[in-house]
Amino acid sequence: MSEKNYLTTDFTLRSWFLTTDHKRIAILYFASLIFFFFIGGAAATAIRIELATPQADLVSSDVYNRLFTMHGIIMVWFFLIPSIPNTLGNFIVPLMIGARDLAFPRLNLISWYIFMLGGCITLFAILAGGVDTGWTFYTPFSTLYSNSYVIVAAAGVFIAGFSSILTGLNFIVTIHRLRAPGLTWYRLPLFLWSLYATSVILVLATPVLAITLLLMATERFFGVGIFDPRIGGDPLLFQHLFWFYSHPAVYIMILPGMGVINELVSCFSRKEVFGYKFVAWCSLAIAAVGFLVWGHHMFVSGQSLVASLVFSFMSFIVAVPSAIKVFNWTATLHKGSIHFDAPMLYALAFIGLFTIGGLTGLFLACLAFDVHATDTYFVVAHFHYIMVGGMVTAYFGGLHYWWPKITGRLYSEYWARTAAMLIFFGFNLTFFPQFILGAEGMPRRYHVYPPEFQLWNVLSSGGAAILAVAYLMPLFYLGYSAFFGKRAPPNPWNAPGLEWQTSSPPPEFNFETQPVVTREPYQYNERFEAEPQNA
Ligand code: HEM
Ligand SMILES: [Cu+2]
Repeated sequence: MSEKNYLTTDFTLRSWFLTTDHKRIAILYFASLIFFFFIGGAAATAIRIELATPQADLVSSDVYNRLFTMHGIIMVWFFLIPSIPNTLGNFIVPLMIGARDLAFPRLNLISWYIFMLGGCITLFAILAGGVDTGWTFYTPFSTLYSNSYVIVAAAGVFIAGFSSILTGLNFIVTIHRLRAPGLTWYRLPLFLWSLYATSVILVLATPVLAITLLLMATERFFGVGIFDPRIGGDPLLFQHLFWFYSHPAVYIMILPGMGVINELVSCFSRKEVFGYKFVAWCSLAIAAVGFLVWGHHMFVSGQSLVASLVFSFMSFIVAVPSAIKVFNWTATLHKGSIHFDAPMLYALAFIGLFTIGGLTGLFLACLAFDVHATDTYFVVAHFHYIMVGGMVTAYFGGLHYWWPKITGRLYSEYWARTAAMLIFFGFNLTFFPQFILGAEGMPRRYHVYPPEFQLWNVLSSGGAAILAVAYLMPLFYLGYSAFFGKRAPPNPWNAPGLEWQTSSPPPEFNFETQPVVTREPYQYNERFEAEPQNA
């Protein structure tokens, strides 16, 4: 094990808060995201407690509106979007391509400060009184009627957007320019293809959100008619602009997860990813077609039937590359030598949960079904199966997979597997009943409901309690392992990626000597065990 690593080069606060080391910045993001995840989680807990009974017992309707808005805003912009890219991506991308750092290390640090500034402003809006528009900020409510802290919260989101754009830019340039000798595009691990596709969306879509929020602020402050029909605006314009960003943004919230799953499925079945090139190009196809389906959020908005038909059709098309990935992961598992280590449990959970989320997306893409299901709990269940069952699961899987690399320590496999299984169970108990509630017609965003919906709501709240405990568990056993865990070898999983060829944790500049790549990725069949490990 090397004497000095990136964690032990310097212990001062200054060395952390002014670092340009991508690995340390990843840790800064990691700590911040844990914080935001638990704030968003606290709101979710309050929501589920309220919904355990049909009447209003915990909060008023007004507070309830603020709770689900805060939950959505924090989880989407301050947890999910930065989750895998800014923590795991930041840490692993340079290691995976054999580089010393990202292309723009200082920009990377600035991105974190911008993100934190946006986060603090949004937190301030929440503490000062909250926002009641829902995470979607729909006009005319947000511009005309709401007297909550709409603009302050939107300003926080607006600012955090620049962090997204800069991170995307950094990844794109890094992947283009800093690959190790021999690391051709088709030798890139699929995690990098998916982050590349994500970065393209980050750079192209986020400015649209920024413009939308600016227009909203302009109308609210200056009464310029942009969205308000009484002064010459068009309320649907807001929805078009918002979803033109937010549908691509949902792919920002799943593509990195898919990328992690490639690494895990391949490693723990000891096989090459089936159909590498298909999977690689599917990421880019999803990124491209994802820009053409936003209207499926507006089927009941009064947009023309022709528009709805086209958006419906395109939504079916965008599901094809996602489905190809699911087939290819399954084919990778086929006849593999499957190891049920904790990261693999998360990967298997991801495949199942993402499939349910994606398939119900297809239900909703059907006009005839969606007019009934829109704004019901069916939609809530759909996107949680993808965003939580998919992305959060992949995040946990990736975190466990790369934890020995990040910290140089091994965690308790027993606790890790227990948590993974508990998360899977708690998740399904929380969200599956919501499909049933939605199909039975329970609308979303209300704090009271008719008594006939109570049974499924109680199950859902019970599941949420289990899920809350399960999500807290890693905090303890991972936290413990970071200080007291067994030392990790450089390559605990016997994986062929470049990130495993340097010590754990890596030295400040990642590699003692510039690595050279001479083979395709995922060559698990070769006997790495026989190769000397440069410890
Ligand atoms: C497989 C492709 C997918 C299809 C065909 C699809 C389809 C849909 C449709 C039609 C709706 C609108 C439902 C309604 O409001 O009535 C919807 C809502 C939603 N979907 Fe998906 N979806 C897909 C994938 C995803 C992914 C990958 C994510 C996230 C990572 C996601 C997140 C969401 C969210 C957040 C909403 C609701 C937004 C809101 O109203 O608050 N979807 N989806
Ligand atoms: Cu969408």
